Amino acid sequence: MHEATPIAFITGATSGIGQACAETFAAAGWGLVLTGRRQARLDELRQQLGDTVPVHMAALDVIDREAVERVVDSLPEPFANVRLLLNNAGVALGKGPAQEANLDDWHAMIDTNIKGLVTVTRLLLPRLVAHGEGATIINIGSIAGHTPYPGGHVYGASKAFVEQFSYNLRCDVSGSGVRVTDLAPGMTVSEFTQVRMKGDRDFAERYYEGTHSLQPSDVAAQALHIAELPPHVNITRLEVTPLCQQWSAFTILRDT
Ligand code: NDP
Ligand code: 8X3
Repeated sequence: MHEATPIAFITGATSGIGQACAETFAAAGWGLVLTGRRQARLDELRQQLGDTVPVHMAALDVIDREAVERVVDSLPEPFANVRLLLNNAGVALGKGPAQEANLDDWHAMIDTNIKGLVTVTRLLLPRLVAHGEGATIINIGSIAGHTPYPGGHVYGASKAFVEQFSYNLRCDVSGSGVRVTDLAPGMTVSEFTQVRMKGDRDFAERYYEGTHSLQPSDVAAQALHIAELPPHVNITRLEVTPLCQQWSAFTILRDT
């Protein structure tokens, strides 16, 4: 018999999609383990959520393997019985051409989007497998994992990793009851672009100007849908974009 209040463990809950997921899952009656590096943001979120559902906060950098181990090993009841892992923490850094990119930015994206994600996953997997039926891992990928664009380089590649890792993970947990989904959003208004452009708020505002982009809550609604599907249903990949975002044709370079 499973717990009355399902527990979701969310990385990067201090902003954007992760924060919207915290709000959406709380409204649906889920208990929450909320993590992110910014303690002040976690404190604000705790105030905002009040005591309607059980909430456990932990300031956590997913790059720090020992810190992830400490947080996972010290989860108090009822938070130890994790039903959903939402691997959301992620960054894009820089949008210039690869040949001008900062190598530290590339390493930081790999450390966060790939190594951080696999660390949290590996350390929580035994709990998800122990939970069994209904347990879910949602990895936040991106349309950038499928569709290359100038300046996407390591960010897009890291999200391609997220997609393929999700599929391979699903093979390994087969028979355990654990479901795995690559939830791949397109353009979503958050702090994402400001972080990518190293705090350039004007660039970020111009980027979203005149668009009807996804809101973080649009993505959170998809995450809740995935998590609350009947336990025999696994969405392998769900790509969601705003209507205003389209593919474009191949660029052809001509001699003249
Ligand atoms: P935000 O910048 O608003 O949020 C990113 C979150 O990740 C923050 O909560 C941040 O918290 C957390 N984070 C970053 N680095 C770390 C780290 N090392 N350890 C722990 N937490 C970390 O962006 P979004 O909400 O848009 O991004 C969320 C996810 O969605 C990312 O994986 C992103 O790649 C993906 N995505 C975003 C899209 C978009 O257009 N916005 C589209 C497709 C995918 P803190 O700084 O407090 O640690
Ligand atoms: C973020 C979407 O298109 O800005 O993952 O790279 S995009």
